[in-house]
Amino acid sequence: MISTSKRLGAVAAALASVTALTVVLSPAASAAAPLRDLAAAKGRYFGNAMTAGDFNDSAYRALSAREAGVVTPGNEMKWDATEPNRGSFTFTRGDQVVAGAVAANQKVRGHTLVWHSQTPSWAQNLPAAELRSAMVNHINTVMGHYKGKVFAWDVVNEAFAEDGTRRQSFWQQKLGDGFIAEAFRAARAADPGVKLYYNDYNTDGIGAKSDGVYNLVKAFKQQGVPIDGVGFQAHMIVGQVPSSLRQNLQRFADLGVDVAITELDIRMKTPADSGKLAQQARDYAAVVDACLAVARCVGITTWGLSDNHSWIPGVFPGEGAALPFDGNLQPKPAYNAMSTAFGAGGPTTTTTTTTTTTTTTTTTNGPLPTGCSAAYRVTGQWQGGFQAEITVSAGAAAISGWAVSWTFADGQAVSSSWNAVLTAQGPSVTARNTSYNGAIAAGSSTTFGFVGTSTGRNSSPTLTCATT
Ligand code: G2I
Repeated sequence: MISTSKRLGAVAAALASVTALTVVLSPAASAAAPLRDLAAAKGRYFGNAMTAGDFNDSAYRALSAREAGVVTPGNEMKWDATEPNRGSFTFTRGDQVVAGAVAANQKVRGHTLVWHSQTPSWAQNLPAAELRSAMVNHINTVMGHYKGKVFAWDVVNEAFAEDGTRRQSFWQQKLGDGFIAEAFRAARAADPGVKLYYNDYNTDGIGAKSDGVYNLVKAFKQQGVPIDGVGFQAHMIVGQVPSSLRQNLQRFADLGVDVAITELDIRMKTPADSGKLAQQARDYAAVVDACLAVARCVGITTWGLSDNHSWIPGVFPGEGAALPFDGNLQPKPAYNAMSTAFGAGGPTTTTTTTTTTTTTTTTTNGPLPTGCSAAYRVTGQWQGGFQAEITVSAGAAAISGWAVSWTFADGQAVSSSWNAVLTAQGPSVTARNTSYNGAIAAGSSTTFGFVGTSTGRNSSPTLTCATT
């Protein structure tokens, strides 16, 4: 029997000998800009939860690198992961998530410091006074370790019951109502530079539970308890996005806090069919629309990115298919709907330009050349892969189409791209404009990008730009 690696080797050798082979990358992958870019153009972020193990799945990792500008560790910064025994801290897995995110040019949301779940029994069994000091010590140590590495923390998670009263957790029972404010005060002192969030589920629409959280945030603002944001987990069911979502986000924002969708997924009874997927697409678009309609809604994170990286099937038997990509990492209607919603709706970030004087610069070196030029930049790099962006600029005259070519020197290959149509012949790649970005005004530029594979060295190729 021939081993898989030998067979792949034989295929690779056969492919290498076909010199004229042209690999046309799938148009689906090259048509639209990644959600991280579309969201950023609206002053928002798009993120997804990643576990340390997720970074070992190279295709999934590349998908997250392409689509997400923010990563939330799924489990690795929780109490059971960071302080499994009293006073003994381990940051290995959390650090792996941070390193993976940094390599892909992604920011990190810290999750979570004080929660009734995934907290070791040694902490749960402490008497009140010791629990209080253990909480402060945990906050100080974990936030101290991740200072400068995360931009926000879910300081307290899921402290409310469905009826809007406090959840009767061990925190509540031992420390009383004040524990949330104590946690936020300790968090502000531990790292004054990070955004502090309260995070919960089933608080997305207006109702008893979100009223409870609303009253807490309002009281915090009146009493000067530090809080910067409220996270709405948004674990939803197809066809049941609360109609008051936007209004709810807005009323919190009006209290003077940022709001964020922190753990979005929209589950259905499996198997999926086209009707359910179409409804799910409308639901995802509704969440994006709501966030874009609220100026202080800073971003959207999905809990996983593809249906094979989701907590839903394990916890809700018979349900799943809750994320924007399917189990083969192919975009679902929900992905396309989010892409359209981010691209089309809501207020754009506005730049105010004040012109007071007009300066005329006379160049002595002659006019800018016509034609186009291109610049290459690696924006993220990890074991086995990387992401790059190429900026195409027009010279002294407008252009109506362009083609950028290069040859990889170190065996790199493109696996998916955006804002350009790429063809590869062995190590040589040509990227042509799409229907929407061929025209570039004189002196202006446009950007396209790709995710690629690499082994070892990853030198930047020399680019040739031609007008077409
Ligand atoms: O439950 C879904 C989410 C609800 N909001 C807070 C989030 O932190 C929470 O995330 C999930 C993780 O995605 C799961 O991966 O939290 C669960 C625990 O409440 C996580 O599940 C746990 C399993 O239950 C454990 O058996 C397992 O050891 O993950 C652990 C680590 O893999």
